[in-house]
Amino acid sequence: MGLHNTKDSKVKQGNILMLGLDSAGKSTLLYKLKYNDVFLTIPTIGFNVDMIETEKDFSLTFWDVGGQQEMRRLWCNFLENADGLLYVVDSSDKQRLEESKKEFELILKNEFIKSVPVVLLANKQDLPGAVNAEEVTRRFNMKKYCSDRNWYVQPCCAITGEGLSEALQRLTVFVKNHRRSKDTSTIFKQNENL
Ligand SMILES: Nc1nc2c(ncn2[C@@H]2O[C@H](COP(=O)(O)OP(=O)(O)OP(=O)(O)O)[C@@H](O)[C@H]2O)c(=O)[nH]1
Ligand SMILES: [Mg+2]
Repeated sequence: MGLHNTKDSKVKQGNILMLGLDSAGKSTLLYKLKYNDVFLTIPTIGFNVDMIETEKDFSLTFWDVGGQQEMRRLWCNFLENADGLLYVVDSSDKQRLEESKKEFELILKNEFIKSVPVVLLANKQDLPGAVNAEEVTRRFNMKKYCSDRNWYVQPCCAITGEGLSEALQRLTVFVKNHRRSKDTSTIFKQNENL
């Protein structure tokens, strides 16, 4: 019976948690994705939420949570329902790359987000001196810290939109795979309880 259920219930939606230090460009890029336009942003207090159809019959809901110091304490409240993590880095802010990496590591340790796929955005590639995606991959120790999940590092610019559609495609594939394996394991668990 369980197997028939998986066939019928095609995954139609997923939740993406957007995190990263303040001023990384999370809200700018969410507006760019949603409206293909650049808006003047103010630091996010609390969170924004927006839904984007990334494929026919499939949409992602983006939870854009503020990244200021006081806001980071709230991050853990959003982890439980995440099907994917979109972590945004200001690649031009070399002084805070280490701080951003520390926050990233902390999140990955959380039990709720275990095996949840990660797309890391090396944002603000338009700015002079921005660290490239390979360098961000190395500095964030991605191969080591994300060895237990799907991950990808995408260079981008939230102002021009460069790299954003690639990131969306990647997220869609990752989330679909993750949801499928999650649903399957739930059915197995249910059957075990019969
Ligand atoms: N040059 C450049 N500036 C960017 C880019 N992305 C965002 N910005 C600018 O960076 C500033 C901060 O952007 P936000 O989108 O508000 O940052 P945020 O991550 O939402 O910040 P919090 O809400 O405080 O967590 C704004 O002035 C944006 O215009 C980019 O790719 N290139
Ligand atoms: Mg914001």
